[in-house]
Amino acid sequence: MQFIPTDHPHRRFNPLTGDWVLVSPHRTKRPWQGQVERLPGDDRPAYDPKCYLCPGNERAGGARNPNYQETFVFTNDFAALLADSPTGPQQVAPLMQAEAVVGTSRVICFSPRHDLTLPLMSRPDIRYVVDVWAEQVTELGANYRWVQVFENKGEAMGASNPHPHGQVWASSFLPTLPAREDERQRAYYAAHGRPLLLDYVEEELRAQERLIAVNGEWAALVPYWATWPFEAMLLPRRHVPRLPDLDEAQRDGLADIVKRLTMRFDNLFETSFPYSMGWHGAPTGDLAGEDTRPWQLHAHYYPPLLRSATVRKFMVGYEMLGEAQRDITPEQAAARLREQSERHYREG
Ligand code: H2U
Ligand code: ZN
Repeated sequence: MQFIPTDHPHRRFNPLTGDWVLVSPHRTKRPWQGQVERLPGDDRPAYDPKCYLCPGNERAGGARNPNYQETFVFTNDFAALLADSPTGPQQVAPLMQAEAVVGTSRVICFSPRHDLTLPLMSRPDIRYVVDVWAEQVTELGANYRWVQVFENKGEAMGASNPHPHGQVWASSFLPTLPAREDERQRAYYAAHGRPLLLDYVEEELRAQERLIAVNGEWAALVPYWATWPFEAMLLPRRHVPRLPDLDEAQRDGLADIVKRLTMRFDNLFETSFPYSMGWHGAPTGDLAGEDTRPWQLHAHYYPPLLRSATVRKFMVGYEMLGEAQRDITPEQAAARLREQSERHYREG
């Protein structure tokens, strides 16, 4: 019997993390006729007097937001990391280690409009968000080893407020997942003399089958090793280690690809598509000494939905104890996203 990746169980390797994912495509042999359940409309006012993030409103901590016009950044009133806490190693027992950390956490309101999300914002307004992401990495990266820019979107992902917003957490330490990517990209560079993700995006542009959308500077694709059903990555087509290193063309291109990817996500199940997304780039804090050549900037999108606006995938059972598993192949997921229109379903 010959191995056919669209029919037969197999595992795929994630070169960025060293993890494997089990792919079980035979389980999708039944034709895709999953109903597209519609949720009740997501109609929100442009301004909500009770929203903590709307311009001019008072936040939970008591501070008042300015009447901001584009994007607005403030220090999280309930920050997970604190700038002025004690440092130093802590050894409780040989098998119980701790280390003190410092950092800060900020909230980025993407737009003064309570009713918008990134796919519904204009490219110039998304470009403001891109510039703020980059500024935050420059500013916080001067002092902190890692600056994690991310967005948690939708109730399904635990977002506490529908007002379009993201977060930035900066820390004195390199967190677990970026540390693994750092190690693996450096090892690849040492062996091949090229950034891993630059080789990867070139391979994907040749293969085409996992591409979702492409422009002159960026590719949006379902990675070969995706674990979430509609997981995606944004990859620059030229080498660029960090968000602040993006030039004008790459920033405009990023605003375009963000809009097109998130619009396709929304159209897939005709719902405001929930996800957690975030940026990974070369570590910061030691800007002068860091060898950034192995690092290629990229964004990960992890959406939880599987079959409709209300049917999500759970990473449970075998996945908590063995390894991640998926049924629909990354190629099938990419094809479904490629089929979607770039006109938002809410805009008719
Ligand atoms: P999430 O929706 O991803 O939870 O992000 C909202 C963040 O906003 C959350 O971390 C903060 C919460 O602590 N926040 C404030 O800092 N002030 C407020 O008045 C409300 C929410
Ligand atoms: Zn609001």
